[in-house]
Amino acid sequence: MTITITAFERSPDGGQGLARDTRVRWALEEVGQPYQVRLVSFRAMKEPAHLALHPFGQIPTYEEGELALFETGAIVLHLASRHAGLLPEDDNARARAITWMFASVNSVEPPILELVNAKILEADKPWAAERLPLVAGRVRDRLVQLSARLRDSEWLDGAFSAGDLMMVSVLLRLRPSGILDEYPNLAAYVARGEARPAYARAFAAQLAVNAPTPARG
Ligand SMILES: N[C@@H](CCC(=O)N[C@@H](CS)C(=O)NCC(=O)O)C(=O)O
Repeated sequence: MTITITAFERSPDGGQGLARDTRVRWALEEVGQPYQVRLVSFRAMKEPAHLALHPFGQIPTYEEGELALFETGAIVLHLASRHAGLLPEDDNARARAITWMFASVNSVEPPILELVNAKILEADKPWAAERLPLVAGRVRDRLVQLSARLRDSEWLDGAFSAGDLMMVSVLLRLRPSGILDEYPNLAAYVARGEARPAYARAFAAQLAVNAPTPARG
């Protein structure tokens, strides 16, 4: 059955791979499922046809026959549950990998998003300079804990899993801030994720859509 995802017609990051379709593309590549992409504009995302797929008017969405999903965690879990390669066979190990998926979106991504918002959307507010260190501090608090748990392991819990795919994707959003590099084991962990051939294919596919076009002249 054909799988179709949605992605930005033009990603605000200009092809750095930070838009969330990249993690879905990565999961699809890891499990070897071909997919199509429907590009949507910011305006189209808020129109009824897209809202029927995504109640919050965002990307990515996932369609497979009669099934329509939104939320990257749910989409990646769906793929990992249906296809081999992203979740361990052992029940307990599988439950732990899913726990890391939840941890990525519930415990690690929120402070990172706060930081991104503070830097971009709130930069012109009179209180922005005062708030930024607080928000950055919350990110560092989480990274200290994650770094302590990871130590010098290759992945979070045994073999690479959907938990790592989600966590690496979330941590990647920190790269522009420079904060990730303060935690060498986390920076190396993210680099290991990026080095996976499936990630490289996913990144290249989104870049093909979003790469800045060279100026003419
Ligand atoms: N929790 C959602 C977040 C989705 C999300 O924030 N998507 C962004 C792109 S990365 C978006 O569509 N932003 C445009 C908007 O919210 O209008 C998920 O993980 O899928």
